[in-house]
Amino acid sequence: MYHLNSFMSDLERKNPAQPEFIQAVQEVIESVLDVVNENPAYLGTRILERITEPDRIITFKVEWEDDNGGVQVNRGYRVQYNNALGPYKGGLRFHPSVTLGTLKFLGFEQIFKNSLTTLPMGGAKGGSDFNPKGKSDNEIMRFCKAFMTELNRYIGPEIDVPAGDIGVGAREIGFLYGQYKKLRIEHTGVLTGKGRSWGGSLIRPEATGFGAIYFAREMAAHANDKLEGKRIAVSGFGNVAWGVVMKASELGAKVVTISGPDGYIYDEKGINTQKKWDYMLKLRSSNNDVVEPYAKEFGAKFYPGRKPWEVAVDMAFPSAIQNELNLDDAKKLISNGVKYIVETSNMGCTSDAIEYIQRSKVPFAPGKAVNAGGVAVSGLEMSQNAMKLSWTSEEVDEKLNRIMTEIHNACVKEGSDGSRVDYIKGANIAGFKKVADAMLELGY
Ligand code: 2IT
Repeated sequence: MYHLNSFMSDLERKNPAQPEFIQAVQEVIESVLDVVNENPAYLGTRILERITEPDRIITFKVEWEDDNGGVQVNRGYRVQYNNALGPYKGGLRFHPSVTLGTLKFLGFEQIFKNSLTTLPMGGAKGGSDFNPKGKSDNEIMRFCKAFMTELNRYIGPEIDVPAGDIGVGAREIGFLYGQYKKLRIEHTGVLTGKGRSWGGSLIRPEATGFGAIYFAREMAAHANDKLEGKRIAVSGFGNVAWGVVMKASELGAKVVTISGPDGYIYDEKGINTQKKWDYMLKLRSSNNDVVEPYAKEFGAKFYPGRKPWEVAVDMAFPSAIQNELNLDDAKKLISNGVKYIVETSNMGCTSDAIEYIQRSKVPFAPGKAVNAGGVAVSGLEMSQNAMKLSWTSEEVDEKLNRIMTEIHNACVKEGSDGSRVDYIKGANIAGFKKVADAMLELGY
């Protein structure tokens, strides 16, 4: 028998000073504990110890030259967590907050997320403490090339397929792929999120946000409600937030906020025109990490140093970074009548916020289900690369829509008690069972 407290205290002893990793594991273990304890095949094979230990962790030094001719040193990582279902797969994050503990939490989450997509992908994550803020294009390029000079030894289209995450978009994937191609002399599907003319998939940039909205549409439908007409708060202003605002508008909902490290924008009229969406991309590509200029450009309000969760809305989509929505934020949203909280960032809510939301009975869906559309379309990019052909936007979007609906149904199947759906439990159990069963079939 596994006991939550003793398992978690062993894990903490083995992984000191990695609070995000402990938080991510605890959430999964709480969900799957009964399933594991009731299954002798899981119990007899130490499945929880095996699934929480990464297959391997690679760390490397990244040396690069800044525009003043100075030498800069960063740390690079790749956590190859679990490849029971397919090649290691997961994004690269370039952000000053990145530590090994961050990437272990993200890699662990990725295992179950990728399992939920129904596509053959294992779980991994990587990145660096490199801070893109304020860097020139040339500095970004030199950093990416130095990073790939090390990373290329450990990846390959059948081994490990990285992609983007915070701080790694189309431009960075281009520089990384360019260096891989120089070093290995092969044009292959080793990264996803590639440019359209050199192997990328249509809809990959939009996929995470589109998928989150498809998932929210299913949540609303399951509650005999509809997405249409809903007022939505979104945090962040990157790739994910961009996809969310576009698909929300298309399906008749209205997004009224976006945010950055500098504060949030409240746009009463809705962030619902091509000009506004293009402007979000422009803000992102400036490398300054601020949203304030949007207010002037479109006559919206800017609230410096604050988060969008104080605005009265029907749906909230945290779409920036882990633990961005805390207990106080959850209380504000709920007292203002929020009807759904759709976690779109990875582990976007703190544990006490989630506990409060669950007790309040406001439907809450976890990031690993909601944001799985991103990696799902990465999986579709891998298929297209392997077949050496490319699907139309409609074909990819249709597959994404179907996958998100299936993920929602899997959450309901494993998480419903007949009256209420516990999406956390549903997502964790559905994701876990497939990986655990594959691990048993593969032996150790
Ligand atoms: O968190 C994520 O799922 C991603 N950053 C995307 C990973 C991928 O391989 O497309």
